[in-house]
Amino acid sequence: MFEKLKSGLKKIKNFVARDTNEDSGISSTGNASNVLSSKIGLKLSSDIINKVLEDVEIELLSSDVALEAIESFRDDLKKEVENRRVSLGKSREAVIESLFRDTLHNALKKREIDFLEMVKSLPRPVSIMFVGINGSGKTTTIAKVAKFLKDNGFSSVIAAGDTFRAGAIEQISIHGERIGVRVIKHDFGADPAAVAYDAVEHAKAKRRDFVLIDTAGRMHTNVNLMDEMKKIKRVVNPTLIIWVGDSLNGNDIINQVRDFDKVIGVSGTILTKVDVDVKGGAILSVAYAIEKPIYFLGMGQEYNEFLPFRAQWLMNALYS
Ligand SMILES: Nc1nc2c(ncn2[C@@H]2O[C@H](COP(=O)(O)OP(=O)(O)OP(=O)(O)O)[C@@H](O)[C@H]2O)c(=O)[nH]1
Ligand SMILES: [Mg+2]
Repeated sequence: MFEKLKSGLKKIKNFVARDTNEDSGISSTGNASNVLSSKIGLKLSSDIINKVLEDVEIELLSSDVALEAIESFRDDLKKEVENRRVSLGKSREAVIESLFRDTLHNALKKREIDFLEMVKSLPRPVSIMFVGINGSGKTTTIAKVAKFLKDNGFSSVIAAGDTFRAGAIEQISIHGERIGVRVIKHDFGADPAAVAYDAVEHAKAKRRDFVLIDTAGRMHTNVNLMDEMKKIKRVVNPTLIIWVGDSLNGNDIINQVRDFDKVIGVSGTILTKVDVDVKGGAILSVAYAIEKPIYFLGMGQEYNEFLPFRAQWLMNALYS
């Protein structure tokens, strides 16, 4: 996981060593003044930061981090440099590396939210609509969320709202059976808004805590399916609309979230297939460029391969 991004981030110290040496004309073995400045701490020169940043940017781009996300990282980094006091006795490599690390961590923390805490106080039933392009992992994610909620003492009902793709109703029904959650379904080709409506009515009658609404995968260019999605929203007025995205889609993922957000309004995101994401760019792109919480990460095909998004977890994964 994230091998490409990890190896890019590991190079920061080397970049600092190289760029600072080029800057001062000092060989990599150093001389007395270089050693001294390392020992007593150094003023962070913006020239050095900019040089290192240029090298890091190339690494980030090749890991599929969106340019826009990189620009926003650069702005954060500049602010962090201004606020930073350099501690004595640290090498400039260590100082600059920790500057990059802290900047990243602070940005990621903004995307964290305690999902259970957030939904606990919402009026029942809490209805959640899951949207995204074809194959992004919506249906699997719904099963994972239902299991997660069940494990935490909440009841759910699932709406088989993908009446468009052959086999979709059966797929979600099998998940429902496996996790012991009722699935409300109509026939193939039925109006998904009616399915969602019935599921909400069922939840009200049976006092279920959550209604999880599956929807057909769609591209933003598919006008009919986008209209259908708007209709589901109009009919059930869901508490949350969660956009589910496949990390393997790389930096294009931010355009996808924006397209859906424009049409329907997205409350937050879930990224799937993080377990098989070699690059790591999608998750950083979404964290940086989309100012919405990342609720969970899909970490595999099993129901419990699912994590609430935590900045510290991602930092550990990137710097392990
Ligand atoms: N490795 C891995 N595979 C996943 C993950 N989430 C989903 N998948 C797989 O991705 C494929 C597509 O998942 P679905 O849940 O059917 O995706 P969908 O968005 O509902 O697809 P459509 O309904 O066709 O739009 C399946 O083979 C899932 O097992 C994940 O977190 N990790
Ligand atoms: Mg599906």
